[in-house]
Amino acid sequence: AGERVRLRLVNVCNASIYALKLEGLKADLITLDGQPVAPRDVSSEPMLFSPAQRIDLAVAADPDHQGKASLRSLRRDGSDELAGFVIEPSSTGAGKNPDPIRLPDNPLPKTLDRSGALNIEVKMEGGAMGLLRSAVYKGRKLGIDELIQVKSIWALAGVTGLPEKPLFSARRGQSVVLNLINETAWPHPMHIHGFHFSVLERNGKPMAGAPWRDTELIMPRETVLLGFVADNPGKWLLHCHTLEHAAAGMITWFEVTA
Ligand SMILES: [Cu+2]
Repeated sequence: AGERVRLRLVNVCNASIYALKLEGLKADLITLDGQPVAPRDVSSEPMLFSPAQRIDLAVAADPDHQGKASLRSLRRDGSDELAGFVIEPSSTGAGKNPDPIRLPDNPLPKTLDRSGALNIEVKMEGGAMGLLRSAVYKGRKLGIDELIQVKSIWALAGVTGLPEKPLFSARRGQSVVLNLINETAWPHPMHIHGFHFSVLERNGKPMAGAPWRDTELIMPRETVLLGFVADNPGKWLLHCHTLEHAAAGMITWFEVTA
């Protein structure tokens, strides 16, 4: 009791999306995907947590709570315990309300300069109950029946599987805005390598000061605008982090030239 613990949660599942809830703990959210955020009390709100996402929490025992504390996964009709914590009674500092922990920011821009930005539309298609009729697979356009035969049924920007040519090529330092349009009936945790992005718009609604992340859960029929500065030269993957989806085509790459 009275002590604070930094709890790092890493979703290493290949497909499970959780709604996390704490019981018996006071918690501040302090980082998302490794980037510090302004601390926010998340003790009583469920946190959506997709594959590849990371959450750091500063947790302390809730002084009003007796006995064991836990991290739980909410279901429609209850919850499951993912981890249990034993709170030991202590005379020092018990019941204190310490200042929130504010980690220093990493050197990322406060806002994204969108003048001269490269705007890339990425239609996400495929899967059961999807509308995918055809996609380019290994350089050839295949119909849905052929795509099912080669087990490549998810597409990004009309292409299924890693293409030979990059989705786009950006100059080092250029701003990039990805317009991800989920035309599937499934949620997709979209993940990029090499960068952190900020959500600029969600379903046409501007999001001011959204946190820097590298994995964003995009729900069915959602349209999400992600922005980042291409300051890291190289060849980088952009893919769904539901690994079955990535293995069945929902993966592409882009390059940043020096
Ligand atoms: Cu997916």
